[in-house]
Amino acid sequence: MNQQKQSLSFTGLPAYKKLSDHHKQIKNVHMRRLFSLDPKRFEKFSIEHHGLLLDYSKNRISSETIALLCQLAKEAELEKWRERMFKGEKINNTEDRAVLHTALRNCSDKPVFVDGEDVMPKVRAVLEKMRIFSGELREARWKGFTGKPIKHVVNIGIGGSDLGPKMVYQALNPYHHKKIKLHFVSNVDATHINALLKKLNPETTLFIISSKTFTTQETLSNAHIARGWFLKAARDEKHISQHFVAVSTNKKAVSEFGIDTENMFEFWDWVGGRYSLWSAIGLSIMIGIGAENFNKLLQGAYDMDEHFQQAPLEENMPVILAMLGIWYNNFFKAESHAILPYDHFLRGLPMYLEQADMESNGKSVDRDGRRVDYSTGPIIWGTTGINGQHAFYQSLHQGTKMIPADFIVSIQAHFNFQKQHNIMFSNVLAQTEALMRGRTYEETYAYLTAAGEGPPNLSKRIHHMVFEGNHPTNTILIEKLSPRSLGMLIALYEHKIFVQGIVWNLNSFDQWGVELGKQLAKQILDKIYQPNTVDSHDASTNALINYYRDRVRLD
Ligand code: G6Q
Repeated sequence: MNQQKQSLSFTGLPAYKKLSDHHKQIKNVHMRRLFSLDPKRFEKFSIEHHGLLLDYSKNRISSETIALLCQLAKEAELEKWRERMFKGEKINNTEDRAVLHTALRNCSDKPVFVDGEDVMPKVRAVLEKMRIFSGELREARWKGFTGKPIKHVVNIGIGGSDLGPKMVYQALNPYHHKKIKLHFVSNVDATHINALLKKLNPETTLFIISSKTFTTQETLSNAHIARGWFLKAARDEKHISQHFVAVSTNKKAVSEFGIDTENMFEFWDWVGGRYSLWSAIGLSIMIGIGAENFNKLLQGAYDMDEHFQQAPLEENMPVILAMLGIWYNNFFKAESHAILPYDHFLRGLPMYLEQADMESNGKSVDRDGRRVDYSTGPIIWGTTGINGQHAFYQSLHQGTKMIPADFIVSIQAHFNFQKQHNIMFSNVLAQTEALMRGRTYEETYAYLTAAGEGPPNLSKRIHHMVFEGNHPTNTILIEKLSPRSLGMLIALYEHKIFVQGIVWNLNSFDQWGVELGKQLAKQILDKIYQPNTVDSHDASTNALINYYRDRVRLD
């Protein structure tokens, strides 16, 4: 019955029509005007939760916009779907799975049931196993085959089994263990792993093979290279147990690879790859920052889970971020969304969110399998903001496309470079202000004449130097980038993605496009090795396979 109701199309919801009408009224209103009309705009359009501040006042919205967007979320039955997710119902309908990354960071004593079983005891048991193992490594009690402590840990994984741990490890640089260095290998291009192995010593290196399915070609192929490299030095397979551990849901494949399942850290099919950093997939993070800090990361995410479940929609950070995204995507027809962290340690965040968002909501059929007639997940992209300023920001300021953007920065710097930090912080505010205000013809004229420009330069340049402004941005201020605040930030985006998926009526938790890539590559690989000329594909693919085969040694 509920399923039936949920299948009401996004564009058929009553609030959608109201928002379309409202959009006609507001689309030409400049934010300068909105700010001059309402000096309390910041108070009205900002939310603070546990030291995380979202200022969304520099958006093309009024109170009516927010009320209508929240109405849209309600009509899409967001609250009910949210409850269904947290309760462990199988909302991933195409894979018949629950979606419970939130159980992995459930810091309360409440049970979470899947198929009638409380999953919390096994979640805690794996966390405990991770704590013991990472403690042994960090305290140099876990020795390599020649009795030396481990100094380098290499996580071999790809996609969800790589991007999250890598991003978090980078982000929490000040919390790193002083003597153990983490490395992340994902690319099947052997130059990636070979370049790293050249720098490592097998006696002091441990590999974590991270793969939910333990069938992913790239990961297994890199794992075999690592195994060969290790055995060349160790000369006896019995030493593998001291240098290889696995993180997976697939015990059988782990043991077939030759890793003792005693050295396997388990997780479950209700943890999606791109939502898995909170699970045993985060083992590399825990080794890098310690169990206590890992728990703070979980605690931060839990804080955001609580906020997401309890705050009214109008004051709910993930809901507001999500609905603003929908406002631009579906009413202003924006095609992309930029993620701009002003923080070197957060440099992996844009790439991490590319996957989290685009793999979740880059879908063109709704959850009932009907083709959608509206735009869904935007293109997510970005880089560290300060570098972007010297590169693509030109297009943000004066291009023809609307590119809403999130500016993310911490208040407290980690190291004692306060002056540098002040420069960075001013850049964030200068950019968001300029994107909002722009510079009018009159202001540009005054600026040029003050700089001593007269005709002909003035008339030649002035039109090029006018900035229309009215470009929407969110500013996210983090008190200090710590395990807890990072946990909150990541969970904020996870829930934003969830909300958008619900409103667009998508299943955000399958990834058939990724699965297709995995199958196709295996088929083409077989063709590369077949003895005859390949003619079973299209003319282009046939020719390219044959061209390649003619030029490489295949033995
Ligand atoms: C994530 C995706 C995908 C996945 C990788 C690795 O949600 O499903 O990115 O994480 O393809 O898969 P394995 O962990 O199974 O190796």
